[in-house]
Amino acid sequence: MGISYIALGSNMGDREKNLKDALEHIAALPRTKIIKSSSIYETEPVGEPKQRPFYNAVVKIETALDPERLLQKLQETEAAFGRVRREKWGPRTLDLDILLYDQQIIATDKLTVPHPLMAERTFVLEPLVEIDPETYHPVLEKTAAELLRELMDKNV
Ligand code: A4P
Ligand code: MG
Repeated sequence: MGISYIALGSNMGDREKNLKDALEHIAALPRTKIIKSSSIYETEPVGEPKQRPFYNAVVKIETALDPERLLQKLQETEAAFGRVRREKWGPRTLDLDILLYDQQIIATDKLTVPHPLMAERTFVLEPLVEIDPETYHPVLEKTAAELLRELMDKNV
């Protein structure tokens, strides 16, 4: 079994319902259970173009799916929410990113783990720290709490 952290984001439609329904989808994945989920955060959109604020959350799961299978299942879930892939970083009904998977370091065409931008994003680190401040980033060799503190210092 692997332990993984998934970031959830939505800024279209009923954002809170999208995240709650997504949690149910994740809980219903084969051989997967949710261990902890963060609060839902309303966050300012990062990057262009101008868009509505996001709702973001992070969930910790235990799963027998390997990282590639997990990604595939998460993409099916995104598709079930009718997400249309248009512009990069554009509005989305539901975005699901794998932040961490055990202490694995993965770099393939389809999958980069740890998620390459997680350390630069308050909307990822805050909910992650809420559920597991001591989670370790195997590339940056720091805990989630340390990464968040550094990011806050940088942004002051
Ligand atoms: N992929 C590679 N690694 C991963 C991974 N660890 N987890 C690949 C998930 N997917 C991964 O993703 C494109 C491809 O990335 C996938 O096919 C997969 O093989 P996508 O979600 O279809 O494309 P995207 O939306 O263009 O990129 P991405 O990376 O999901 O966007 P971001 O970087 O997540 O940015 N502001 C706030 N406040 N909150 C947000 O949630 N989100 C974005 C989206 C921008 N601004 C935001 C938020
Ligand atoms: Mg994504």
